[in-house]
Amino acid sequence: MGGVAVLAGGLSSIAQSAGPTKEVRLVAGPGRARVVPSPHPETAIWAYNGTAPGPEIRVRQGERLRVAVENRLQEETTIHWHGVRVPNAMDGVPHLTQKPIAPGESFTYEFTVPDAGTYWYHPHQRSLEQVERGLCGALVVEEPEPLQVDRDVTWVLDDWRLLKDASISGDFGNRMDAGMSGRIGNTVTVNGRVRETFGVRAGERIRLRLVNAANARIFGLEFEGHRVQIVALDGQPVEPHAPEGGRIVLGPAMRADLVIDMTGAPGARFRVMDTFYQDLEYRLLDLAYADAPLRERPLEAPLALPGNPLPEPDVGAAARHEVTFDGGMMSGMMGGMMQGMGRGHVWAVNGVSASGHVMDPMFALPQGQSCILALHNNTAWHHPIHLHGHSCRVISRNGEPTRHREWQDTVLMAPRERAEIAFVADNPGDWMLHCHILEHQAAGMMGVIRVEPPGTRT
Ligand SMILES: [Cu+2]
Repeated sequence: MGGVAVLAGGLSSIAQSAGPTKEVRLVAGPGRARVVPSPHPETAIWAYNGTAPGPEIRVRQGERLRVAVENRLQEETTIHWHGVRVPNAMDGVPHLTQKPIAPGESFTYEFTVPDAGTYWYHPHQRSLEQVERGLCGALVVEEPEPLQVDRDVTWVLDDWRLLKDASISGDFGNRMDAGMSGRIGNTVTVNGRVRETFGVRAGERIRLRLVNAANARIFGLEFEGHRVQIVALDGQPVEPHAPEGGRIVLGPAMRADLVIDMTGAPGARFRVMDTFYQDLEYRLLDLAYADAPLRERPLEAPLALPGNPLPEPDVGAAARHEVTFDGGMMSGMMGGMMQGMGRGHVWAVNGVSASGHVMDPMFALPQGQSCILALHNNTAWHHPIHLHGHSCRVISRNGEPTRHREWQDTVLMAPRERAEIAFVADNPGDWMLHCHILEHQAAGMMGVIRVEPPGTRT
């Protein structure tokens, strides 16, 4: 693959590049998993290829990925390739970009992967139940020259609401979850099961890819006794930096790539804590050092990742659009004042509470236009806001420029927070902009943005 040409030409030249094709088969269907350790029984789950999370898909940047999906569920499904800048028809949004895959039927997704980084895949059909029951998986796009580390590890973080018999509680989309913080589970897993330890060796350097696959839980991870460097967010490289306050905060659907040098002593143990929710902190697992070190001192290789071929938005010439998020309990907006509110629809985007994926776009952007979306969270709740088909620079929060101007596809907004995101609308089609707390999404927190190729009129 011509790396230089790719960087100069952007998305379109990548789409035309004739790299090798990676073939993957995913079967969505019922399965069983040991989510919690014995003596608890196994849990009935929905799974890709029998496991939750499903298989980690690994491709090289610029390769083509072809995924044949077979639906052995009792209901329709799709797959969305979260964060990957795919052509619209491959985006996996039911009825908006494709007919959902009926039970017993198959669909093949095929696209070229433009950006290196950590992504994930999951259904966009009734996600609040399908993702929660286990349908999710990591998608890792490798750089042509990967970072020099001893191990490249993925942790798919998830939580489950289990009953005493270890079965998944069936109360999906209840009013409390929908109107408040979403479905927070009672059992947190790393790569599908409750873990006590993660084995490391003194002197080891690990690239740790975190994926938050939970419906609603926000993680705030602290690695006690270790210096952590964030090298990518939502797949996109960022200037390597220590997390603010020593805590890596990830809303649902967000990812972070960390580099951690294992500077502890052989035989030592250190806690990895999740401290996001006040008074509800818990130990995720322990880093457990082996008795034999890997080497005396950690590697001293550079941490910065090469950039991806993202078009740089011209902030000075950008079209500006306001997007407001309203609703939820304790926000003063519960009374059905917005279009479509009521009957379980408790959230709205620009005044409209969505009841499906097909809706009129909030606005249309000419293809190639730089734009700024000014996001206003008018609610009392956190919301991870996800834009499909693009990655956006987060340029300000509450009127203050951001320090790293990070690229994100999912922007976590605190209660009442404002954020500005900037991007080039270079990917034509109708794209979802929605909250990735899946109960909020199901209760109306979705909108559509249209990117129009030249010569199109609405
Ligand atoms: Cu939300």
